[in-house]
Amino acid sequence: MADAKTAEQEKEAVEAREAQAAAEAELDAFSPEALRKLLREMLLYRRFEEKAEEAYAIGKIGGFCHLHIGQEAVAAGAIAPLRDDDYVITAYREHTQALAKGMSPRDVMAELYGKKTGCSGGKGGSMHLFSVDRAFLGGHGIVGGQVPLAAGIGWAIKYRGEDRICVCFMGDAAVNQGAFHEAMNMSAVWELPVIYVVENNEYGMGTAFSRVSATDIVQRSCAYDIPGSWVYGQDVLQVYKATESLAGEIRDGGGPRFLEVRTYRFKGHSMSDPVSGTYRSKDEVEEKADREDPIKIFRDRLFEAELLTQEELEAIDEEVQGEVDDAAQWAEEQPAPTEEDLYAHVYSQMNESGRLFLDGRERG
Ligand SMILES: Cc1ncc(C[n+]2csc(CCOP(=O)(O)OP(=O)(O)O)c2C)c(N)n1
Ligand SMILES: [Mg+2]
Repeated sequence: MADAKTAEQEKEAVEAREAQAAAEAELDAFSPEALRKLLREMLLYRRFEEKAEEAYAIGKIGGFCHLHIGQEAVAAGAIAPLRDDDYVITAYREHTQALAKGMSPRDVMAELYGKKTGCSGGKGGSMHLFSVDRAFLGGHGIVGGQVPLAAGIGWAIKYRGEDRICVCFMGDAAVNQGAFHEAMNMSAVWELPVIYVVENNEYGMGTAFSRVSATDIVQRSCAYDIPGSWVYGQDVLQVYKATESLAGEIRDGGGPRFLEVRTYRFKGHSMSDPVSGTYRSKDEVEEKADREDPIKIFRDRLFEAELLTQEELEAIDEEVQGEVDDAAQWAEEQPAPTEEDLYAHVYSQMNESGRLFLDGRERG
């Protein structure tokens, strides 16, 4: 009996050593600077959204506002391996993806405040962030609406003979939209350079995904013969590695790819909704936030590997908090759009050479 127990303990010890070695090898694939940069990114997103939450509560931000708190590793992990000129398009829970794509906290915060100098001129708000310079094409409020647009972006990339790719984020609810299926089909037929990333946070507003689907999300790609995989979305390195390898496959001419990222939202659906309710319990949310916070998971991993000290963490946090405070202060001081701005960018028109332009500003 004693021998059996010893053998069992020995087996567990071997497994633990192997897991430890695998975890260390995974970290070794990144420079310490790259790892700290990923942590810094996620902290920036968290502090930015906490600030937005605060500003919303006192009426400085109006309209809809959906926080990504709890899902930061998806934005950080999926966007960091991309090139600057790769496109990102997404739904309405998109503050973090915009920041990940290199849009400045000032530009994004001013947009949330509805100010003229915001990234969409103050007329888009939280759900409609946009930056041509950063190849960030929104910010879309219609569930699944961005999916066929992503197929169009992929088609344009191919038509121009570029080696860029497009990453299209969507929520779990989007995979039940007809437009999703049409876009998947055409993307496969035309071999479009798009990674479709489904952020499965388990709920579409108050509806659990398990109540509205007979299959796992990742299986949806099989019908269109698009290679599909899934990763644990609270581990930023898993998301990073998956996206990096899919991006490489696409640039090698592989056609579209599909990635389900399993994650969880720690806040209510939008700022107007309670954190929990009849669709999920307070205990469920608290347990997830306690045990599966992507920032805590990554921070602890870096502590354990002695790649980060408490002092370094505090310094990073202070720096990003400063950036966020500056963005809010700046947004506050910016002018509101003018009355004329109301009529700008509403209709596109033709100029004398028959080219489309917007309100006198010709587009390249
Ligand atoms: C076509 C359409 N139907 C319904 C809505 C209302 N609506 C807004 S968000 C949402 C849930 C979407 O959930 P999911 O795609 O999982 O994204 P998450 O909010 O979890 O990020 C719904 C039904 C909408 N915006 N568009
Ligand atoms: Mg969802």
